[in-house]
Formats: sequence, C-alpha cells, structure tokens
Amino acid sequence: MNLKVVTEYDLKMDISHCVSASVKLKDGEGMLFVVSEGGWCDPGEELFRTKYIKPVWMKMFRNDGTLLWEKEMPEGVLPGIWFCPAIALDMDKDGQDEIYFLNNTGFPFSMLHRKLQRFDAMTGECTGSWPWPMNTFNDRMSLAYRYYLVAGYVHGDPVIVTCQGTYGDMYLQGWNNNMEKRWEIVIKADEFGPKASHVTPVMDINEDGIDELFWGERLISLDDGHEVINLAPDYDGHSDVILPLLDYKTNEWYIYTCREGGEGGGRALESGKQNRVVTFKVDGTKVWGDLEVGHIHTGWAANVLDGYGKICMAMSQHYVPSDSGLEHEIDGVYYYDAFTGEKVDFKLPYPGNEVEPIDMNGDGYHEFICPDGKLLDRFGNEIAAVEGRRMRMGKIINVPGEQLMMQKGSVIQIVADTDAVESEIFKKRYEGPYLTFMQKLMASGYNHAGAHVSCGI
Ligand SMILES: [Ca+2]
Ligand SMILES: [Ca+2]
Ligand SMILES: [Ca+2]
Repeated sequence: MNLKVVTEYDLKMDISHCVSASVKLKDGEGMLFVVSEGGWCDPGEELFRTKYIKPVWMKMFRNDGTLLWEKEMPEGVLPGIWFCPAIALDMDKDGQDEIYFLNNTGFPFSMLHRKLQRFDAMTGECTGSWPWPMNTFNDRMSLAYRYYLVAGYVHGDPVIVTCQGTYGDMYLQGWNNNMEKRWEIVIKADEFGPKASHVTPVMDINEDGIDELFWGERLISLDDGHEVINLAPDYDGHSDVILPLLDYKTNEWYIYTCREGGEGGGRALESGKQNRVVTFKVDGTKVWGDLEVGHIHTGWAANVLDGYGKICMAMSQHYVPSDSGLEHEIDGVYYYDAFTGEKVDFKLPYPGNEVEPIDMNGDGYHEFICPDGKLLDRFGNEIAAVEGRRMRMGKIINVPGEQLMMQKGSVIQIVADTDAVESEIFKKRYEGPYLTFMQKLMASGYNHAGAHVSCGI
C-alpha cells in the first residue's frame, strides 16, 4: 500500500459546507464542488441556524487541478444538501456531462424563484432554466425544503428526477432530455407505507434495462414512475440508509436498510413490530431483520470475512434535546452476516459508526478509514494514514482502487493507493455502472456523507 495525493483542487477559500460530484468532460474528467465558507444548514425547525450562513459557490475543475470556472450563487441559495442539490449528467448525449443545480434567485425561502438550472461543464454558462415544482408550499419548513436531484437510464436514455419531500407528502417528476415531463407521481404522507431515504441509490437491480430509484423501500421505475416493488408495505417510516448488496457466490441481489424513527415506537410500530434493520431480496422477500426499537442512524456493508464474506453494520441512536438543537446518543453498534443476519463478532479499535469501509488497494476486502486518518485492514491493523478532513470516498476518479477525498485548508485532495491492483471481486463490484454512476449523484441527499453509496454491492 502506497497512499499518495494523486490530484488536488485549490478552492482558494475557507471550506466548511462542501459537496462534490464527478463530471465527465469531452476530453477528460472533472470535479464539481458546491461549497461555502459557512456551515451547512438543515431545514428542520429544530436544526436550522442562521449564524453560520455564508454564500454558496460552484467551482468546476479539471482533474489535473485546473479551475475551469467558478461562480457565486445568489443569496437565496442556502448551504446544505437539501436546499441546493446538484448532479452531473450527460442528458444531451454529446459525450460531456452537464451540471444540474437547484438554484434560487429569490430570497432564501422563496419557492417562486427556485429553479432547476443547467450549466455547461466547461464554461459554467447557464444553458437552461425550468421552474422548480412548488408542491410543498403549504408544508412546514422541515418538509417543504427537502429537495433531491436524481438521475438514471431507461434503455440507454437519461432521465432526470426532481423530488420534493422526504418524510411528509412526496412528489417526484421524471424528465426526458428535452426537459419534457415524462412522468409524475405523488406519495401522500397519510398513505401508509415507507417514506424516502436520506440516500438515493439508482441502479437496474432487476436487470430489465430500466433503472430503479431506491426511494426508501420503494423501488421506482425511471421509465414511468411506477412502483416496481414496495419492499415494505407494512412499514410507515423512512430509511436512513438503503443499499444494494450482491452475493458473489450466487449472483443474487439483496437490499439492506436501516430505519429511522423508532426511538419511541410511534406510528411505524402501530401495525406490529417492525424490525429496524432489514435485508430483503429484490422480490420483497424479507431475508432477515433485527432490533425492534431504535433509530438506526448509520449503516454500511463491507467485505471482511474470509472468502470475501460481507457484513452489515447498524448503529442505533436516539436524539436528546440539548441547550440548542439535538444531540445524538448512541445505543448500540451491531454487525451481521449480510445474507443470513447472524450476529458477527467484529472488532476494530473504533466503533463501526466511526469508521467507513473502502477498498483502496482493490484486493476485494474493505479497509476502514478512521476519524484520526488511520487506515486499518479488515483485522484492525493500521496499514497507512492520511491527513485532513474526510469528505468523500469510492471510485472518485479513474485510477485503480477506491479513493479518499480529503480537505486540508483551502485544498481538496484525492488520495489513492498507487500500488492498487483491481482483483476479480473488485472488478465484479464495478462490473455494472452503479458504483461509478453514483459518484455523479454525490451532491444530492446524504450520498456524499460516509460510505453510504460507495460500499454497496
Ligand atoms: Ca452533454
Ligand atoms: Ca430495472
Ligand atoms: Ca482492500
């Protein structure tokens, strides 16, 4: 293992809130940053703060570190994943991604002046602007301002999905590449059934040529918006984490989910005890489940057992009101065999919720990045270390293995193992487009945080 900084981007500003997305350029690769010197803000009534709000910038680089363009966004754009999601996507199929960004040319809570805008990846020129649906106008703030941008493919044609709402009424619209509306669905809050997740995997998990959006435990067809399957019609809450898993031995797909909202039982438990951690088969069969109460706030999957056996981690917590805001109090960290649900005695020097799995050397087993920058092998041995604040992970750029994105001052670095060799298992994980495609959707929802969408499969 030989960890090196393989590329870096000097944002020339203090960096607090920052998300990014990998961008395909006609003659190479680039990186989009949505960044602010101010802290991030959440629309939750008990979480929204004004003290740290500062302007949001978009900055677009080539992956050799050259700045292509930068622009300060209007004052109505609040820093935070829910207010201004961005994705990269080649909608016009000319071989280069466009940048799609939820802009707001009005005041911070304006709905009238919110619009989906398209920017040329090379120049930053705004090449399209469409009104953002005002569906959540009558909702309370926490429900009204939770927006996602998602995308996928239907038999090779790109479809962009605009979404309003996560926990309450939920509105999703699919758009063709001429930005003609292809479909629209509404899932009402009072309709019993699963709500959205904080992460948005998109992949063709039933292998019919049409991508599914994992809208929590509903798999939504990118073709026409219909529910391909509702994995949990008996569950009324939302998932903090949902991710696809592949059993390498049988080539069978599974879906792992960690559910929020179980702190005090509540409505999600009214129809009978619903496990807080569940693994499904794609046809909706529940393979295993565990825990009957708890807000399962984080989770991941990692190849750590001999023979590339996979485990799943789940961290259970509850919120405690503090003098201002809400604190997380951890109730437990659990490890399971991903496909049987058997408890696994897995020990690292840090609790599972403080580490994230990443396969930097490409050998098919996950290493773990720790809060202090240590990289551990699957047995907990320190094998390398990195400096800075961890921002993002996965196959961020096109070099062997998976990489870390780290921040040091105004500079953001990509750290890779220059000795990495991609093994058969690694190649199998990357055989389909999912893990690389999700790197374009990183600046939407909580896809950027941790290993949520880079550890799957
Ligand atoms: Ca294009
Ligand atoms: Ca499909
Ligand atoms: Ca590895």
